[in-house]
Amino acid sequence: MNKDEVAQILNEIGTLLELKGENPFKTRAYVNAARTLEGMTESLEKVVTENRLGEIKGFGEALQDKITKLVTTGSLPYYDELKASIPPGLLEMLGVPGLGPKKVKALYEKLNITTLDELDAACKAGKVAGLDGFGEKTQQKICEGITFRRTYASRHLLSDALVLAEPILDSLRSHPDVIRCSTAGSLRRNKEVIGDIDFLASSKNPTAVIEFFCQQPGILNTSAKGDTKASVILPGGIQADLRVVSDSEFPFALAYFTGSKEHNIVMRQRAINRGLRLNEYGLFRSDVETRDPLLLVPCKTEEEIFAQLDLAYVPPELREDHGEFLAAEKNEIPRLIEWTELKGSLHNHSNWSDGRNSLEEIARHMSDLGCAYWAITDHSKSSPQANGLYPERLRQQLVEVCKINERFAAEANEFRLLTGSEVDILAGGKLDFEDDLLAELDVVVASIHHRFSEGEAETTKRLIAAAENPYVHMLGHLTGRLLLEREPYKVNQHAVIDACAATGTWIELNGCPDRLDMDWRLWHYATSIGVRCVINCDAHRLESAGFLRLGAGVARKGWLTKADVINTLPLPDLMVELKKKRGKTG
Ligand code: DGT
Ligand code: CA
Ligand code: CA
Ligand code: ZN
Repeated sequence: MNKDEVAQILNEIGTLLELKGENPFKTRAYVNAARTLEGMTESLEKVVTENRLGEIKGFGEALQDKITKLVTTGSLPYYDELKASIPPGLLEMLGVPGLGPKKVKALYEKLNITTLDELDAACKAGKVAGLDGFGEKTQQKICEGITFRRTYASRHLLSDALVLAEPILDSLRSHPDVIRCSTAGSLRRNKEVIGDIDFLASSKNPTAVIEFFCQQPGILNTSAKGDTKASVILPGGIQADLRVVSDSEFPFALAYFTGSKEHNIVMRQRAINRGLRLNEYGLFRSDVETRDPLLLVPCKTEEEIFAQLDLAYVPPELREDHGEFLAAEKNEIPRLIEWTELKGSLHNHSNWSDGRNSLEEIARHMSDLGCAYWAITDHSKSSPQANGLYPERLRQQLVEVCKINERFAAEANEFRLLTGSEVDILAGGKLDFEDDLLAELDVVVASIHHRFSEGEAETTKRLIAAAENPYVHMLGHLTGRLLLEREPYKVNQHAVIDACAATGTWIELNGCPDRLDMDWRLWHYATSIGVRCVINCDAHRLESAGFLRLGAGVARKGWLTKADVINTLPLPDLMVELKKKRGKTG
């Protein structure tokens, strides 16, 4: 078991102990140990083998024992027993916004509530409000929290689904009976949040393919299994469907099951207007529903189906009935950005604020990945929860970055770290640093991290004021949304986009799996008035470099091309762009 997995289990032990009402010091010890592990730069396995756990502050013998067991055997009987001793419904209740371990424990002990359903019923019967420390308002909040959980329980982040789908897709494609295979549905369309995963395969031996699918590693349960269709449940409760069709049907089925529903409706209507019928089985010369092969207009690919309906090929990401038909009729579907065209991320953190890694580690890693540059934009002083930098420390960091870059230059490596800040936008739109400091930085990202609930007018004003600052290159995660967790704060995004167009300020597409903010639905408008995009990782650790790929996937959904995205530029051109706004106004 690696260090992150161990940390997660320690965290969970802390929660379970709290639910049991254990001594708070004991509880904290686990949570603190998890934190320490998360921040550790050495390999945990190495520390364990060399018997050095005891040297770490706060790691008593009991804790050392447990960590060693987890690392060496991958399991811990203490944890398994602890987990078994608590009704599983209590852990589920912890997922309700506003319910912590103390409250869940009280609900369990005083009202004997062990499931979400019981909790819901108790709230509706008004029993919860009477408990010590709860009250009407809390009861109301819990009720809303349960509704929120239920709406989202069957929806999943795109990245979580991709991680599960990609190995299965590879595996299916390698099966000798599979001719063609693809993902379909919302996953293929790169929707930021998806319901279930859809796979489509063509084969002459569907039962063999279905059998093979149901045996894929990680499947928790097979919920349906027929001759040509199966549904399984993957980790995290994500459902995956596979349909198997004949190879001649494949392009039609692929177009149909990729959707969206809205896109399909227009496609079908276009077929009807041409005296044809389009469905999942084919395109037919008929004015009634049919699947008669004698009437089939054969198409070997999706491209040929679009061509039959007088349309240029529409990439899956654009199939939302958001203007793709007009563009495809005029052959004006743009060539969408590819993630491999990105040269680096311009919003990232290091261990100087709340990131995991040192500047040196980041530089080496990103250079090894083939990036041309990587900006370090740690938090500013008004974000103490994120260890935000004061001006003196930021200036120290500039010196460090300079030294690292000199080392790269000496090695004839063209990679460069860029200096920067993710500066907080304070109340009223004032920035957390003075202009003279911002002017010293290569890259300035301005973001809101506090006072989310000021109301639409106030928040809009704050963002516009930030865009008007000549030293701010871009606005970060525009709405603060956390997908499936926190609603966006209220802001007039069109007004902010207009201000960015007027001032030459870029807008970030934050590539974090739960942000993907600004939303794809607004990019077409933004680029139409000249706003440019930066696809950023907002990386807090090395692995987050992969968010460039996720961000680019969603950027495609926003019709973005290479030219729309600043961080496709090579370093010299980027440096020119970074100076433009300052040159004009500053
Ligand atoms: P999801 O799974 O909720 O994130 O969204 P999708 O788009 O993947 O929807 P899903 O899995 O129910 O079905 C996959 C595709 O199949 C969908 O995008 C369009 C097509 N489809 C399914 N049911 C219907 C339908 O009743 N009418 C039409 N026109 N298309 C449908
Ligand atoms: Ca789906
Ligand atoms: Ca489905
Ligand atoms: Zn950030």
